[in-house]
Parts: sequence; C-alpha cells; structure tokens
Amino acid sequence: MSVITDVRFRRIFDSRGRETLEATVETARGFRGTAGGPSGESTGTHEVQAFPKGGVTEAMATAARDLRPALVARDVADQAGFDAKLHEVDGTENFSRIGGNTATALSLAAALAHAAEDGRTLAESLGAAAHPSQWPAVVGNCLNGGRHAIGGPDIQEFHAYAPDATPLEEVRAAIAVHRAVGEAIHKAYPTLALGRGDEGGWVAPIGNIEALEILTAACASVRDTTKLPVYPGLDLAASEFYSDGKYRYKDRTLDSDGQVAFVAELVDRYDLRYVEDPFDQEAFGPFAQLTAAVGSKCLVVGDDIYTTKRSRLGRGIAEKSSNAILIKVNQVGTLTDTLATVALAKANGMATVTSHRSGDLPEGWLAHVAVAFGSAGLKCGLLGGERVAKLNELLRLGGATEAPH
Ligand code: 2PG
Ligand code: MG
Repeated sequence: MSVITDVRFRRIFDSRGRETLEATVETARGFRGTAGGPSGESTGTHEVQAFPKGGVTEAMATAARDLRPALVARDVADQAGFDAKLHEVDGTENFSRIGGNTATALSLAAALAHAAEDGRTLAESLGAAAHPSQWPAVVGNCLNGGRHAIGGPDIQEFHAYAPDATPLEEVRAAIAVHRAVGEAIHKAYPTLALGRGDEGGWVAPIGNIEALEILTAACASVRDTTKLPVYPGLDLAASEFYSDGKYRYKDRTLDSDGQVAFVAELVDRYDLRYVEDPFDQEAFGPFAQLTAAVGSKCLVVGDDIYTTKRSRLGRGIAEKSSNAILIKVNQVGTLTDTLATVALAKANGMATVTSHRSGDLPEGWLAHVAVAFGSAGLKCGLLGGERVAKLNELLRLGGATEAPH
C-alpha cells in the first residue's frame, strides 16, 4: 500500500484567463501528481457543476476543510475508492458542493501520483498497451465560431480530422490544414485582420458554408501534397442555436427534419468524416436518423447529448443515436466515472473521442487518457500552448524520437 500523505490546492488560470484550481496529491515515498480542472463554455445541461455557487474561493475552502482530511492516508493505488470518496464528501448528484473541477483535478492528480510511484506513464498506468497498434485520430480545430469566437460562423468548430497514420503524420497534416485555412482566408480578404478563437482556430466574419468550402479545399490540398488522409469535420454545438424547436442560423431557420437533411447533405457534399452535436442535446431521435443515413462513412459524435454520462449513453445505444461519443473527464468529474462510460461504449461497439475543453490548461494528461481508453480520436485543438501540450505528449507516447547520429 502506498499512502497519500498530502493533498494541496492552488488557484490558477486557464487559457481564457479564468480562474480554476489545481490539486497536488503527494505520497509517502515523495511522489507527486498535479492536475488542474479545465472549463467549457458551451456546456451541456447534464454536465456536473464546475464550481460551487461561491466559485473558486468556495471550492478551495471546501477542499481544504472537507476533502483533504478525507483523502490523506488513503492508498493512492485505489483510484475507484478515491473517486468514491469524492462523491461521498460531495453528497450531491452533480458535484455542486465540492465542484466538478475540484473532483477532476483531484482524480487526475491521484492517478498521476500513482503512475509516478510505479515509474510508469499515466497511459500505461491506466492500462494502455506498451506499443498501441492504433493511435487516436487527431481532431484539430482550424476555424472557430459559435461561443468560442466573436464574429465568426454559427457553427462552433471546423476541424481537420486526421486518422490512420502515425501521431507525427497526423499532427503534421492537421496543422498543415490549419495553416492552409489561414492562407485561404487571407487571400480572399487581404485587408482583414485575422484573429484566433478560444481553441486556437482562425476567426473571420464569414458564414458556415464559406468556412466549409475553405476547410474542404485546405484538406484536399494537404491530402494532395502529403498523401495523408485528412478530412473536414464539424462540431456544430447545435444546442447553442436551438430554441423553440428550431435551429436558428444567421441565414436560415430549420426544423428538426430540415436539420437532419441539411447536415446529411453537408456530409455528402463536403465528404465530412466527423460530425459532432448536429442536434440539440435532447434530440436522441434526430441523432439516430442522421446516424442511419451517414453513419457508415462518418463519425456521428455525441457530446452535449451524453455529457460522458453512462446513463445517457445507455439511452443513446438503445436508440442507435450515434456511432461515437465524446469523452470529457470534467463532464462527470472523475476518472472512474469516465472509465465506466468508456467501457459501456466499447462493449457496444461505439467509438470514443477524448476531448479537451475550450478553457484548458497547458497539461498533457489528455493524450495519455485518450491512448489508454483506446479512443478513435483525440480532440485537443492545434495551436496555443495548452493545445500543443497535448499534441506533443501524444508524440512522446508515439515514440517519435529521432535516431542518434
Ligand atoms: C465542445 C467543447 C470543446 P466547450 O463543445 O466540444 O471543443 O467546447 O469546452 O466550450 O464545451
Ligand atoms: Mg462539442
């Protein structure tokens, strides 16, 4: 048994400059794990609550007063027991007392401390094969809209989806698409000052279709020059522009059937291989309609609809709503809860895509988690220190070292 001797909390800032907290778990043999809680902007209704009502200040006070004494002296190897304790001390359905970000930071910090004790990477410690045969596809955000960008398209994320290659090739291909998208916008609007959104994708005052045209052309040109498979993908985050039964874009308003037809047409016309949250978070039926229509050639990914919750995924499986689920640890708050959802997905042949948050931290654990889960994708953005930290960690796991001369 390896005993936890200390648990500490620190107030830090995420990539949007908002306050969050990080936790450090220390063991008797002097090993440490430190992790912070990332935050979403387009959050799902069914996610755990990131912070208690009193924000980071209350989260820090509760953690020091109630969590620290409950966690010190526990066995760091007992991740399930550690995470169960977090639920017990919290005592609510959605971590509204201790805060989901406190739980996430602690759960990861404990897992990292345990891995360090064992002299293993987090990925190995969580059960990843020493030499995985299949790496997650890189799902990299090239153009931002919705709530992640001021003045961009309605659709939240325009991705380069790079599967079926080595981590280095995937990262290279996705970043090449990002660059090509920037060059294409600059060419079309030479006097425009281009910005970047919350996840490091470009932001420009263009519409959804124009953005898709640019992204699709960029993917095709990178495919031509690199011979690597890289395709366009979207996260519509459609709950954000859905109200009173309608999907309200700046240039069109669609009912549910109209939205099914519209997205299916986009998949066909632009050869989309990845479509996340094309419907409202309660729309299990329309999700199933789209999956039936395009699921054989495209990942239909549920994010806000599932919020990484096992029970909601159970409904999605029963209704054949999607062929993939987005996995975010801080939507449920602990590694153990996340693993239960991943196991259910696997048992039912549903792909997992492990994801960052729009307000993230320059930490690399997400890559380890994605590899350990056997995820089909790692969605972590492409540019910005907090995004590159995850990509570079994937490269470290992928063994991308140069031979000595
Ligand atoms: C999403 C995420 C990450 P947020 O919608 O998938 O891209 O955004 O963290 O704001 O929920
Ligand atoms: Mg999403």
